Amino acid sequence: MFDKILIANRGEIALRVHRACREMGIRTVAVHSEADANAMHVRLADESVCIGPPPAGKSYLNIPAIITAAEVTGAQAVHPGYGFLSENARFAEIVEAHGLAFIGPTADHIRMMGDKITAKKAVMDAGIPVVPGSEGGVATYEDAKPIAEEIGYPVLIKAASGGGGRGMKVAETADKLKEAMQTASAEASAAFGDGTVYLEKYLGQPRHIEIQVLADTHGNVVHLGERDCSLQRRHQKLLEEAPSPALSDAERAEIGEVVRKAISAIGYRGVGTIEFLWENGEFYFIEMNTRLQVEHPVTEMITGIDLVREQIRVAAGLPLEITQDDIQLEGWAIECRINAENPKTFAPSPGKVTEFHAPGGLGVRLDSALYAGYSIPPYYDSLIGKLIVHGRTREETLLRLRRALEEMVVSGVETTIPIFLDLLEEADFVNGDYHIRWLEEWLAQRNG
Ligand code: MV4
Repeated sequence: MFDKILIANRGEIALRVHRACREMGIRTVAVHSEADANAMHVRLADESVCIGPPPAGKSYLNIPAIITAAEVTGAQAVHPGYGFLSENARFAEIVEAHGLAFIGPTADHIRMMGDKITAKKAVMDAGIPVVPGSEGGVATYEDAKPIAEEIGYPVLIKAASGGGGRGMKVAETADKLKEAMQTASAEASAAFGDGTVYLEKYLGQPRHIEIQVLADTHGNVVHLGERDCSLQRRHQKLLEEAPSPALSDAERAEIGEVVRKAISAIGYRGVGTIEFLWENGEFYFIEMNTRLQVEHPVTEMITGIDLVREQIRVAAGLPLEITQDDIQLEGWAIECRINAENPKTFAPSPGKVTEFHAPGGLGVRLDSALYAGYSIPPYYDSLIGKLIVHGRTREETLLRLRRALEEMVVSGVETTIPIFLDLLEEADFVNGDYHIRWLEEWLAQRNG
């Protein structure tokens, strides 16, 4: 096992990784920008290294500075967290070329899943159901037209290098196809330097359901059930829950087994998430994430498995201690992403936190690097904490969520806490009756 790990991230996820390391007897090296010298992840780590000025491009994305920090501190492994360099195949390669372990999948698997076309082909060949569409990229309108006719309109044009909703265009009818392709391709070229696009049948009101997997380097793979992440605004998730209110135990077991076999066939290692759209009882693969995700705690709460500990263990070459039969899903968990943002406009609200009180009690977890007196810098994303509640049933979890939200105090900056209190009053949410468009429709109504 490693005895020192460098955590190449900041905020709550840097702290989350530190906590797992501490419990495993592993020392931690924090890296930080000049803006984060007083951050909690720096204070708690055994050692820290300043890696550059405030903008992420000069610090948290500064590969030479991070590698140097690992070398001078004698770290043996690098945990990338989420965001920043976590899905950068080149970074994974550079880490390993310096004799360090990358706590994540191989660079080849990151690259395979980073290209949405190669990802779709790989999982389809491994038996995962995908959205009907083109087999690979479509270069011209002439190539696309017969494919669109066959799958039926509306169709969605997606960028091969996209993800997170960037570079997507809907074509409602045949006469819109040419222009939609040109716009999507031009946007993709500008954003990713790759104008390759592909076609899919457009699904109107699906749910976003993702399956968590965990794989070691000895051929063992388990799935840890699903998370329902349908409640999103502009491709930013606000609330996630596990299990999904939409799935039966039989549906869960069936898709879980399909995914488990596929991930084994692909030879994947580490944690990963297979994202699906789910409509009318059918799963359609859209993307695979090759990192630990923001919403991983809801899975931890219902399985009792520490996903960061498992990531570290498999990166050190250890075999999984559990098999699929050992995994029991217990109760219900909901996560609210608490951002320092105006709750109506979502405008960022950085600044000094004058008061802070964390909610607690049975079944309440707060993953946050916040403290009273901390100044939230304006340079990074506005997530200041994740409130995760766990209960025996969804009803109990919703009651506990309200109670915990009411207990939480953050003064000095605006937060998204009021949104969740309002959401708990909404019948569709309480009934679990929502899809990927629901939240934006609800917010539009609410804000008049
Ligand atoms: C789709 C889709 C409808 N049909 N694909 C958005 C980001 C990227 N991960 C894939 N996305 C979508 N792909 C087909 N064939 C709708 C979306 C989508 C979406 C997906 C998940 C969660 C929220 C979303 C919000 C808008 C669009």
